[in-house]
Amino acid sequence: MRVAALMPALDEEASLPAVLAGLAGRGLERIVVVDNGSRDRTAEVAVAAGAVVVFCGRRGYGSACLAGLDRLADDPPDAVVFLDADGADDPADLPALLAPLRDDRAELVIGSRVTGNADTGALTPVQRFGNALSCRLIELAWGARFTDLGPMRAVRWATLERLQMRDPDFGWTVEMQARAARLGIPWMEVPVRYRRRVAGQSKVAGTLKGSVKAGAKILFTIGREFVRGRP
Ligand SMILES: Nc1nc2c(ncn2[C@@H]2O[C@H](COP(=O)(O)OP(=O)(O)O)[C@@H](O)[C@H]2O)c(=O)[nH]1
Ligand SMILES: [Mg+2]
Repeated sequence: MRVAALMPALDEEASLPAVLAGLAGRGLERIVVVDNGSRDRTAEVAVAAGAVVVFCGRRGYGSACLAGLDRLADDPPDAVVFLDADGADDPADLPALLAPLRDDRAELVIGSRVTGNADTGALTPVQRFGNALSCRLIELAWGARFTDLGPMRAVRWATLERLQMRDPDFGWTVEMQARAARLGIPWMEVPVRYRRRVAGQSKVAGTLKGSVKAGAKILFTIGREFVRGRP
């Protein structure tokens, strides 16, 4: 199975080297880092570590993911692993994340920080609450019982084509899960570690503005999928 890693990175020069070192030697075919507006040396640091850097004009987490997928489409891998560039996700979880894809038990594998091992303070109370609420709504709508909307996940390329991902920002992770649930795509969760970011600043959960915007967008995205899924 040819696996590519895709990491959105915004001002992550301080965290990236450790993350890229952690990904080395794990059999990844390509590591794509997507930068859409870093003011630091994120791109240089990524290139120096052997990653492919993709630039994207549009801001936002989902836009970065879409730009990365667009680049991968030139020579599609069999599967893509998404993870954050801040060192919060642990590359050591990669084999466990990929195992269900390798032996055909799932097409989408979500790394759960809730059933896994999150360092104290790595997930804020607001994040835990938002996650639990979102997962409950997905369960009520489609019967799929996720425990987390974590960033680390593995998905087959063919499945990504079915998912038709579009969200340009914070709705990315929930769009993938709500749509998978709605389309009946076989998914699994595996427990993963989650640490505090290695360095640099949080752009989402660590700030009030980011949390409010992300929370609103996540709820809106679930609602939109629900309306779309009706006959
Ligand atoms: N390319 C890109 N990356 C982003 C953007 N926003 C966040 N990220 C990256 O997405 C990941 C998660 O963001 P982070 O700030 O750690 O959010 P938190 O974990 O919720 O505090 C990190 O790797 C960020 O560098 C963005 O607009 N563009
Ligand atoms: Mg983070």
